[in-house]
Amino acid sequence: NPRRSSSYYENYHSMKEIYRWMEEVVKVHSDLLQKIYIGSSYEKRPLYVLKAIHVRERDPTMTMLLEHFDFYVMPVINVDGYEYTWSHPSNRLWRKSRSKHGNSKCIGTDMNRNFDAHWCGQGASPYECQETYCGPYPESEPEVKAVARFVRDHKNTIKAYITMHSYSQLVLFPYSYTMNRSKDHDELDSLAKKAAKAIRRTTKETYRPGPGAQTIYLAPGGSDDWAYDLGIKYSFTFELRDTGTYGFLLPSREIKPTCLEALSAVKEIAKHVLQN
Ligand code: ING
Ligand code: ZN
Repeated sequence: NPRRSSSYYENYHSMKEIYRWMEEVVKVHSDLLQKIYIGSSYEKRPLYVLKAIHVRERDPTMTMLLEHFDFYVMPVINVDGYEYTWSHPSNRLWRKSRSKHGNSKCIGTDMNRNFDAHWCGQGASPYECQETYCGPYPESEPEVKAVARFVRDHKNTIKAYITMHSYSQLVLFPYSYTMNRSKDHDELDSLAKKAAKAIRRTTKETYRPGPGAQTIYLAPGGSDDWAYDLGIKYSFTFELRDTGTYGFLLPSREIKPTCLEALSAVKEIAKHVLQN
């Protein structure tokens, strides 16, 4: 299943394979792609962001969008946690980072509770052994710090921020840390609806739009709320497939359609940003 074959994108890959893929894809498309080192993980693995710049694409919408925007993509933020799910298959559903804090016997911080947005309020846990442990302080996790620093350093040029999670088929927007509406609620709500419609046109799947706290649960310290409060108005969390049949263990045959529908939603958001 070599990196050039389309079936490469219909399978899950280890961290090692993903690193090799990043290396190769920037080599093969050096005119279009750059690999940016943004820091290292707790276990000292490198953290990379890929930058896609203008170039002629086969897809005319993508060509048009790339004439106006650069796209930054970070394939994996939780590199240590992801590696751990492969090296310890009995922990296939490991969520948190792999950092140790204080003298707790428990490992890991929930990176999506570790951003500086109502950090460790209701919906996060101060206890190291919980799945939603917020860490000892905001950005305590080197991976979170690296992403936050990268976004802060580019905040004047970043027009939109999208973070991909699973599962539940949702297009979420701020806030998740409070039940209150954000000041851009109406615009974000209509844009999330447009994104969900684009998904439906693409694969006929249903994604539900809504503000995080109202739609799923109160969750402080998330990256989309943090990016929004930093001034990046178009800030979203996609909860990808499915709605519970397989849950986090999505069959690999669903990877490709999931990517296609998510891409259609990204394009819808980018088109809106261009018009506004
Ligand atoms: N879901 C997110 C979580 O961290 C979320 C939901 C979205 C929280 C936006 C906060 C902000 O719980 C998953 N699957 O991780
Ligand atoms: Zn998640």
